[in-house]
Amino acid sequence: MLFLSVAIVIWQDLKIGLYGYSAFTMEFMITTLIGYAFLRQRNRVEADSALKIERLEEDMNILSNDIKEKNLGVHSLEEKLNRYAMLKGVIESLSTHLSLDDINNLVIEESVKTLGKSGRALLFLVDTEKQDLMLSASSGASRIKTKKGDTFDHWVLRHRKSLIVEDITRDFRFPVDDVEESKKIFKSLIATPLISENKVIGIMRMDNPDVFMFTQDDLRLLDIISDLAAVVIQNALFYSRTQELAIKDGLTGLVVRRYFLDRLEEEIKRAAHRKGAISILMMDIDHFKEYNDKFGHTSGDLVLKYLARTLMSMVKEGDIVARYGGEELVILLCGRNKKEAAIEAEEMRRTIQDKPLTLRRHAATITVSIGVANSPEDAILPEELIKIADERLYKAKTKGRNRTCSV
Ligand code: GH3
Ligand code: MG
Ligand code: MG
Repeated sequence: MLFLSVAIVIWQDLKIGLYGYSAFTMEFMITTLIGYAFLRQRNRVEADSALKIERLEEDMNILSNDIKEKNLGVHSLEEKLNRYAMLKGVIESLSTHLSLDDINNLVIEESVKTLGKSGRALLFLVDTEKQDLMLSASSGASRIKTKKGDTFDHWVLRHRKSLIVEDITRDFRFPVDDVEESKKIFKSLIATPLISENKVIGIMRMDNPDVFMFTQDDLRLLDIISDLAAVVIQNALFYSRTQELAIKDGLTGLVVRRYFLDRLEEEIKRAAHRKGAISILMMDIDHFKEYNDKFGHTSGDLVLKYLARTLMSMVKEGDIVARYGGEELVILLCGRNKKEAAIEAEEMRRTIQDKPLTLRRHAATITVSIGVANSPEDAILPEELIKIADERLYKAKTKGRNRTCSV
């Protein structure tokens, strides 16, 4: 550019005949100066532009990072919104159920759905009598060894607060032996207490075979679900306790006569449908009035409690032991014919007779008389079956007590 300008000026001077040594020198110097000034200006402009471009690029980077962060924020907000919308669903579905089993299973189902995490989900309820944990519902677990909770669940129970463990092998709050056993099944977990009326009534827990599978956000959500679950489970417990009180006798804990009669009708129908059999044993304490007179009414109550406990420990699952009235008990034996029922009745009678009770520091022997009746062998209708069992009980009494009559 510079040389082109010098050439043009010299060419024009040559054309008009002005060209001489001094003129050439002057022109050359002026042109060189102009050229130098021009070059400096251009370099400056170029440097300015490069700086501006650099700054723009920096700004663009910052903006694009900002956008990325905002996008992440929007995404996590969307996720949060989704999760909270799901929580609304949890509240609705939990409030429509009343049975405790249904609620327990639903709590597990909704927790897994809301958190969207794989692995196991376990719900333990506190057995208030034993002050122990009991596994009440689970998902994602084929076989659970620790039905009474493990070291992590007991930590939550003891501390009454939520727990997150990202890697159980690196968390030194827990005994090494327990961790060694647990790490075969899971490596990370979250657990929250279910608190109602200031008492821990259960533990909700999720775990996973991999490390770092749960976030603080997951724990917060599980906390919310646990709070909801605690209210609903407590309600269900109250409800089932009220129902239990209505069907259970306060002294012995056995079911009452009305409940027994309802169940007897059902069981007779069920047995008839399967072409099976059921038997009933009508049992009465011998000379009970004498015990009361001799040892007092409170001791008599103890005899009744002892008798109830003994019989409950001898019957099979599905059988029913009821307090029919006063010191008269009735036992429903499912699936047993008369011969089998008579054998079991004799076993009960002998067990009671063979175990003397200490009443007011005196050893006292309790004996019972039993009447056996079977459906369909003796009767089909419940009231008839009871009448026959009662008649045989009376027969056992008149024959000298402490015996079983089945004919
Ligand atoms: P047996 O049946 O052998 O003919 O004589 P028994 O003395 O058992 O019969 P009875 O019907 O004369 O007396 C039943 C007694 O059972 C009278 C009553 O005080 C007592 N009894 C009924 N319910 C209870 C109770 O809840 N607690 C106590 N301690 N006694 C009860
Ligand atoms: Mg009696
Ligand atoms: Mg009686």
